[in-house]
Amino acid sequence: MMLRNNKVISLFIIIISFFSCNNLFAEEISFRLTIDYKDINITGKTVKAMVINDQLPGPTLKFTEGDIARISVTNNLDINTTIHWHGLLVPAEQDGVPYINTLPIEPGKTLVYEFPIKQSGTYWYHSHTDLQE
Ligand SMILES: [Cu+2]
Repeated sequence: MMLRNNKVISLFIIIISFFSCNNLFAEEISFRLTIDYKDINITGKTVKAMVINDQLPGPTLKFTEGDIARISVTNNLDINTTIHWHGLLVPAEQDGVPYINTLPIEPGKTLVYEFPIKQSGTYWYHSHTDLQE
């Protein structure tokens, strides 16, 4: 009887471990973002805008809680830029606030952000450099 109880307890612990481990089904999800200038006309007047992957706003990046986000950002502007992952819980050095916790992405350079997705919800990302916000 004691042996049977131990097997039941072991099975219970295995099941609990299986469902409490949110990294069990974690995937590394990669995106490539490229920041450029582009002439756009939204209001009837053409202006030079900053676009990501040739679109404004930039693309939607979808992850599942537990994934590892790997986001490569290439700066094709002639000035520094960064990406701040607004509201996401990320390691400080991935937060994208230039000279506070992350170095800026210089013109022509690429920075790869990598962090675990620890939450669910809808968030936005934006530059945190000068008035680019
Ligand atoms: Cu923000």
